[in-house]
Amino acid sequence: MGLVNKDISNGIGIITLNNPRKLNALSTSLINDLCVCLEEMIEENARVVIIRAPAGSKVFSAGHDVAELPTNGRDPLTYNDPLRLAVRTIEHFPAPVIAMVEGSVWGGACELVMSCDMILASEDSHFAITPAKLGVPYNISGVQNFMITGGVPLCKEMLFTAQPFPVNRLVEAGVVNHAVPVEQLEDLVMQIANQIVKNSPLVISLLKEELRLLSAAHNLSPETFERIQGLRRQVYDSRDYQEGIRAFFEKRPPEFKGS
Ligand code: YXS
Repeated sequence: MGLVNKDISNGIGIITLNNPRKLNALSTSLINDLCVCLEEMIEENARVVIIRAPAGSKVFSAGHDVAELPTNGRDPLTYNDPLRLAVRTIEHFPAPVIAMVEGSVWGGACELVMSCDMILASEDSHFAITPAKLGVPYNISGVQNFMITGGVPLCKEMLFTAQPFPVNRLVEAGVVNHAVPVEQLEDLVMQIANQIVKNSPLVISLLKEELRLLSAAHNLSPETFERIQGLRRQVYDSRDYQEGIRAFFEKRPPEFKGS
């Protein structure tokens, strides 16, 4: 596979994001390769899947590929956006998906990692949720995922500051299951994966889907949905949205005007 590597043995699948030139940015092509890998893992009866970057990575993923964010008045994070597709594919995958994190995780890659069933990270990893820095109106299900996973106080601090947070802050909040010295990370992940593989795949698949449905059981009236979408449109139609993306590629701090 082009931008991801795939390996499976003894029911344990390992998917390695492998586009270091683009810092594993979640481009359409990388996400497509990831989703194809996950589909193949179902066919090959993987009992657990580990998503990782190559050992020693300084950046796990730089998040959404900014070059693919539309600047022509289109919603940048619609239902069919590659990031949304990847999140749903992981959430619906019929077995546990473990994010094994080394390095820094940026923007939408934080949501991708948080959509996994467990996060095990090296103790020097960092997580930055950056829509406010780029001027991007994050979408409803993404904000809901952050809220459910991290809790509102931590999410507000991460979303409003758009700064990298050390992994221990996410361990304290219960977002990250374990943070260990990097040399212990792979052994711990494999230990947990081997524990999972010994148990009933049918029961685990049922439990995963039960937990997904129960945690996402939030009523959103059509009027509330439309109000949020209207607010989001005001942002992605704004000059600030264009400025955020332009500033990123010009490698300068954005000058947001609030319009
Ligand atoms: O200048 P060249 O051509 O070498 O390209 C640079 C960067 O522009 C490029 N690059 C990216 N290209 C597209 N999308 C990205 N997300 C992205 N990130 C980086 O990669 C080349 C090397 O980057 P450089 O020189 O900055 O590397 P570095 O080692 O000094 O810094 C690594 C990072 C990850 C700290 C830095 O690249 C960075 O801060 N990247 C942006 C991280 C970020 O804010 N990601 C959010 C993307 S938007 C998103 O996920 C959602 C839509 S939202 O914003 O809503 O969360």
